[in-house]
Amino acid sequence: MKKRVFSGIQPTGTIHIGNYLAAIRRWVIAQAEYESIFCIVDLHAITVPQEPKLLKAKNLEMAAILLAAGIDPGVSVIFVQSQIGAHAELAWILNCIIPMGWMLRMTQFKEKSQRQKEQVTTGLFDYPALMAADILLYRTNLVPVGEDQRQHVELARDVAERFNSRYGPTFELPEAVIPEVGSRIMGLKDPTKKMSKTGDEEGNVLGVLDSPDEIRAKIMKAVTDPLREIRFDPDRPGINNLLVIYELFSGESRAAIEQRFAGKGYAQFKAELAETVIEGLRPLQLRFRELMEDQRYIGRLLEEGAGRIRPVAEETLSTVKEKVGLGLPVLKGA
Ligand code: AQP
Repeated sequence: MKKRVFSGIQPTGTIHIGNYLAAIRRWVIAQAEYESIFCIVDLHAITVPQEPKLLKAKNLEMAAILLAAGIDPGVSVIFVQSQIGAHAELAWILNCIIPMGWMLRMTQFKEKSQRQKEQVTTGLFDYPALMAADILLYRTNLVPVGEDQRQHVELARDVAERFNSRYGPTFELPEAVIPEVGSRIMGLKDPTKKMSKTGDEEGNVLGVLDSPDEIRAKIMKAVTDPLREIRFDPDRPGINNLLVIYELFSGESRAAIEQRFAGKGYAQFKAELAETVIEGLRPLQLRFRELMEDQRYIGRLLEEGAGRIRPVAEETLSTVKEKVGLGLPVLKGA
């Protein structure tokens, strides 16, 4: 039996190269080896305010980006989370076995709630429970994500263990798969913080759909340091981040990259990096534009994806409900 991969992405903000390098591009590779399910998590997106029409449009755009990047709907399943009601239902049941203490430890909530202050919703706090439901519904083995999601996948695993020990074997225990390089692409303007889809200042985020001119301008203005030496060094977050991006787009070894740019200036390195990123994203951007010409086709693929995978989700949910004792007992009488 092939192992099963599940991962999700929020249809919000600017889909950036961090999302692409740590998640989407690795999903494309994973689908050759594993049974793969990829989900556009719009229920997660509404944990912060969203403009309704824009959210629907973003679901479509996100699907087109995944397809353009190489997710093959003939091999993998791709669907929108809100198309399958079992996600929200299982999340509620899991809420009732997750200790508050586990949720209070989640660092992403702490960070996001500090930023959003009075806008913080119960949904944002509960985000990890919904993510656990997403993963556990499909008896997932592997969850390819960036570093920022490691703690959430670990929570999903803890929830599965707790449920299994209380109600008997039910869920697979999922494992996060995090790349050694590029698991945390940093902002271009503030390389001490991860590049994020939402709430980032202009120029900090390199979008996968950015035009060549935008890519050049953003990279040329990226923060570096006064040292002028082009070398991988985690203690120099600006240049290190740009070098990691170069490494991932070029496929060259670190030694070859350092040799290539030895004695050269930041401006030359940045110019070459920009062209490498532009070339790396070109096929995706071309295919994206073609796909967006036929939005009905994308809609059909998402419906088909949801239709293929819904029975798996419903079967898991019904097993869980049975174990927890929800619904009616076996009834006597005519
Ligand atoms: N900077 C990053 N570097 C590497 N991987 C990243 N991921 C996110 N940011 C980076 C990974 O991308 C996948 C989808 O994550 P998401 O939909 O939660 O995207 P986001 O960029 O984190 O968007 P947010 O939550 O809208 O941004 P903020 O944090 O500003 O609120 C995941 O696998 C994630 O690990």
